[in-house]
Amino acid sequence: MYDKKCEYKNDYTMNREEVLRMITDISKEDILVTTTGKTSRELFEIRESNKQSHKYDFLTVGSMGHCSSIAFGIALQKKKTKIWCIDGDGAAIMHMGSMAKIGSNKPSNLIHIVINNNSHESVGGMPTVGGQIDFVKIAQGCGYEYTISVDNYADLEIELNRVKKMNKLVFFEVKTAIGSRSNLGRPTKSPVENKEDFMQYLKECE
Ligand SMILES: Cc1ncc(C[n+]2csc(CCOP(=O)(O)OP(=O)(O)O)c2C)c(N)n1
Repeated sequence: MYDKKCEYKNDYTMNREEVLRMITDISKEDILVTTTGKTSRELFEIRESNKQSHKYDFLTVGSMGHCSSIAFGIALQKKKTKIWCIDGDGAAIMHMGSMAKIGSNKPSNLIHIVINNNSHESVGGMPTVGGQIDFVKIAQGCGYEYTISVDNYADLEIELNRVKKMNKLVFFEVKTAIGSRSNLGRPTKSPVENKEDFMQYLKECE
């Protein structure tokens, strides 16, 4: 069983970093809570290259599967602020129970994005079951009010702009290829600095 070869690829074409770039362009000064691994590392570098502050972002370092619960908690406290949770398929599956809790509570300011590359890309690309399950149906069953799945940039842009204006709990699957830049760095700010800047910004949000 263990000598079975894994295929480190899927049929999708979008690149996760490009997807994140589009989300940061459209989310503007909203709050982003990003999942463990390369998603958070890419977001950090996008903010650097855009010369933007990191204060909008909570980078979930370590706690795989918990970014949606963190985003949910913030959404409940800051009801006039749009909160974008950017999850991974592996992480979302690891703590899928949080979708039941979120869907039952329906915070109308939360957008739960799952970047689904069918793999644990950050740690080597080992497959998840993300390609065999229907995240949208699961989200619908949990009570999310608007659900969408996209696999190309044109639909992604249309839907990101649509959900930005929505006042509904959103579930948003984005199907992407496996892969990242070989020169991707790590955040140059510590998790504690990130948390403190973020908490400071939260004080300004209602
Ligand atoms: C509880 C726990 N288990 C394992 C890890 C190691 N780890 C960090 S990122 C990652 C893969 C995450 O996969 P996914 O959510 O699909 O995101 P991707 O890496 O594909 O962007 C793993 C296993 C961790 N941080 N925490």
